[in-house]
Amino acid sequence: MSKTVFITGASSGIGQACAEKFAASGFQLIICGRRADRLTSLRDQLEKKFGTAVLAIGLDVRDAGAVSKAINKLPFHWKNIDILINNAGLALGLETIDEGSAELWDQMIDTNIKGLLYVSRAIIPIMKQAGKGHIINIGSIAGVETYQRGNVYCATKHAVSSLTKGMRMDLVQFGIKVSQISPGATETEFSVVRFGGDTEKAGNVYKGYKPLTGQDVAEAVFFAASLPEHVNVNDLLLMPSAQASATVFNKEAW
Ligand code: NDP
Ligand code: 8X3
Repeated sequence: MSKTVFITGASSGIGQACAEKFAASGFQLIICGRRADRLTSLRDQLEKKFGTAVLAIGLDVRDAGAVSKAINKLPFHWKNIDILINNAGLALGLETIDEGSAELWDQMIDTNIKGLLYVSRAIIPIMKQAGKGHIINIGSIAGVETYQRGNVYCATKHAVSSLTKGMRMDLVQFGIKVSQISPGATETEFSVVRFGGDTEKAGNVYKGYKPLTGQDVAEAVFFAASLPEHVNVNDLLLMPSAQASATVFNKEAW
């Protein structure tokens, strides 16, 4: 029987690339995100291309009730979730701390921290019962270093890093592995979202060097997921070769 991977935020970027990678490798997938239309077309495409089963769920991870309902009502043959990829997340704005909007702070905190908690809380009992499982959290270089104007987004990714460690300590006795994959600059819809749909501003973030792609990150996630049962990636920081830190780039490199 194929293994099941549950991916949050699969309608774009890193999550979508993970869906493609795991589908190509014979996993059955549960994919979720708010844009249900994108998920259903991804489902159709992956089922056709790889002959794998895909369940698409329109879900806002900020809604604790909707998260637990969606997971509780999974049909029997979808219940055995082997791998959870906590990927849904976003940055909104680059304002200094005195000028930031409370509404945008709430959205980042509710998605990147609380959403990850709600989904994990709903899926962990399934893994505990199975006596195995693997949770892979998508962190960031922003969870390792704080950069100017990154304030709240960086804080949420530091929280993901801390939660990864805490989850690992709480779950080790149940045979559940917990990993964090922390990418540097990755060209997805991330910056378009951060800049409120301004594609020109977003494009400038990736000019003059070769950023990671969603596929690059999906390779690292798949590597972590493919190791033998007794081996765990605790934390993997994956950077473009032209990026030395959160803010130091070689923009003449490519
Ligand atoms: P994208 O904007 O391309 O993808 C973000 C995904 O998150 C989308 O599928 C989006 O789906 C989903 N999402 C956002 N909010 C919610 C929500 N409330 N409920 C459910 N799903 C949600 O960006 P990336 O692929 O780059 O981002 C994926 C993860 O990678 C994030 O956690 C991000 O912080 C992290 N990351 C990104 C880096 C980068 O440089 N791009 C580097 C390091 C980490 P929908 O809008 O349909 O809900
Ligand atoms: C996304 C990468 O450097 O914009 O986490 O924070 S960065």
